[in-house]
Amino acid sequence: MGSFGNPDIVEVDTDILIIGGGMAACGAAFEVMRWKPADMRVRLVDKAAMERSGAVAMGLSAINTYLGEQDACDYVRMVSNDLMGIVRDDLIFDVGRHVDDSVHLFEEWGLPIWKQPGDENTPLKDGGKPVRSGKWQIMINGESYKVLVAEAAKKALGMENIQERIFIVKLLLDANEDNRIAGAVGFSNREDKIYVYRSNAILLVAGGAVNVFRPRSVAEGMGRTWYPVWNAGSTYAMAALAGAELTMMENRFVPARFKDGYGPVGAWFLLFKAKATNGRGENYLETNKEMLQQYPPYGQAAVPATCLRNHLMMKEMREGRGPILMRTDLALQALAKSYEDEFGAKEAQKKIKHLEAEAWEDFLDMCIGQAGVWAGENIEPEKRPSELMPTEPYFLGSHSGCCGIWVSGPDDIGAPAEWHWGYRSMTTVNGLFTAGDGVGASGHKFSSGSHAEGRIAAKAMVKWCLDHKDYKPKLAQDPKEFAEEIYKPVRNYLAHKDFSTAVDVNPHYITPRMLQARLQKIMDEYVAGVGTMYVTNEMMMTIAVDKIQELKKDSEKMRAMDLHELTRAWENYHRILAGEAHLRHMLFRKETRYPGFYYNKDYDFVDEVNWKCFVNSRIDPKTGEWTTFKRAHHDLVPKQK
Ligand code: SFD
Ligand code: AMP
Repeated sequence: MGSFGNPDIVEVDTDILIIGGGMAACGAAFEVMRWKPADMRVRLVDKAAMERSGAVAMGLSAINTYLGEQDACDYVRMVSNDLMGIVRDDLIFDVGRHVDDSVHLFEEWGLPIWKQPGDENTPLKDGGKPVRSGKWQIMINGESYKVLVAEAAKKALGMENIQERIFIVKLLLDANEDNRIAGAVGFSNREDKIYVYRSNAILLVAGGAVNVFRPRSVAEGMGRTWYPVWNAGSTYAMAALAGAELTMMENRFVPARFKDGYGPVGAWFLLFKAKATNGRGENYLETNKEMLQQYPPYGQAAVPATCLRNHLMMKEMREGRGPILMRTDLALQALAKSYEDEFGAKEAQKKIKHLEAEAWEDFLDMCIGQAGVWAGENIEPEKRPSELMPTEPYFLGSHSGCCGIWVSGPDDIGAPAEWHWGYRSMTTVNGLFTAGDGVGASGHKFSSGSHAEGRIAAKAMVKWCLDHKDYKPKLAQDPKEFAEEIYKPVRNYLAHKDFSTAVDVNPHYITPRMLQARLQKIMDEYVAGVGTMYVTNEMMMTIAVDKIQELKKDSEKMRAMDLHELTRAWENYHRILAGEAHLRHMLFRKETRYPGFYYNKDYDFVDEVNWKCFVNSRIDPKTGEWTTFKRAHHDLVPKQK
């Protein structure tokens, strides 16, 4: 039996290892069983409990990607425009042509999808028409969305092949073969056990990165963020350290959200047709419209890019015309009026009550904290508007952002050769695959697209394993060395805990919480966080690079008083790496490609001539040296229809 400080070491051999238990992982777990031969072993490892882990933990109110009768090329056009033109059309198209099948499965597994009157009992796959909130989004009763998706994955894979509450710390390369994945190592956050996995193929789908930047909610509100707090950049950090090429890590997502509760805005803008105004009641999208002229074509599409919508909003805030208000009151009143006109006063009353219930349910289904803010502040959305606020930055590749790992795309749609090198969804490290938030340069997949992408990757991994049947992973290190490395924060604590009488004050160690605050302060103040209203420049970022190097040295001294704190410590190691990748990419890109997400004031313009290209980077796993470079961009789908 292991004890705190002396963990047991458990070695596991498998053919396919899935790291993560979120949407992409669940998609992979389901799909892999449809293709693999009976003797191919699959293991899924999640740091949390799959039923409520990852971004969909609280549930969702909409599925943001469902094509229905629409053209996958139009979907590519929308995504490309929203991400300012620098995306991989091949990856987006592939998600577009597969995503609906995942949504049909969700419905089959019991997810209630809103339907048009008369179509309530007709499944989507049989032609039932969904209630669309927007062109690509459909409404659901989604409080139990993740529970259903996880249940299907568990049932497919079998609980004997799933381990929950194990945090994967790093990927392991093969000792004999260059640039070849061989395994991964992690620890249980419930028992004193280290796990060493040897695997032929690995799917790394541990989500995006939250809490790298100082969040707006600190102290009493700490723990509130929009994206899930427990996704700590493990995907980007572990892939980078294994030598995988990253792409577009300079991209970030700064969503406009309901202030303090981080409630999403999509349903309000799209379904309830609400408008946002400045504090004087002016619609800034109208009054600041001319600012978009500077960013053709991204500013002039039917729906201007998300960052540009932020850009127009931020001008109001900077110039003192805040707060920004979501006019929930006007939207609900307008809908009530239209009901009265159409159905008469009595019937309208019932419909209005239902509408108000839906307004609350939108948050109760996916962002309960926002309903808490409304209740706590006595906000009746039908009577009073709510403040909107741009949040702290997040790194993600599946929502309205596109940072991530460079992967091999489909080979049947005429993409340039350097975009596909054999196995779909494989990174530049042989045998290492990713999906969802892990895939860079292709955003707007959301929950459904991430699930679909996990399925696409799973199929390719089976092929990889069949083609590399005779491979035997060989690890370079003795498993005991991993135990030492992983438990270092525990050793720091045990060796020095009696040096002072206050457990958090000690010259020999730093708590993970304090170290996290230091990372967040650097990122906030120098790398365009909320503290500088998303503004930075080369000198500020150069200072940040130095500060991050010092922080890395000090991070060796993190302590862990228990297994939960050990998890916090390792999350920090991953966050630092993810933050550093972001910073290095931002420094490299000499333009401001995403105004409204961040501004590099030394180059405060979009430069279509020199920077309409991918920025990629790679760490050499042997030397630790980081290189950043350009890769050519191509439009496969003509952007002007
Ligand atoms: O309203 C380790 N998302 C929305 N998608 C939609 O389709 N509709 C919406 O309505 C959406 N909105 C929304 C969304 C997310 C959030 C948080 C809110 C609102 C409040 C986005 C999707 O949820 C998102 O695109 C997908 O979930 C991404 O899928 P994936 O698989 O890439 O990530 P994940 O689901 O977060 O899962 C990550 C998993 O990794 C685990 N993990 N396991 C082992 N070791 C480690 N080191 C690990 N680190 C992490 C996690 O536990 C998890 O299982 S709205 O805003 O637009
Ligand atoms: P959000 O709630 O902001 O995460 O957005 C949910 C979905 O609605 C995503 O597909 C967004 O791209 C989209 N969306 C949000 N706000 C708007 C808007 N003002 N106009 C068009 N689409 C939007």
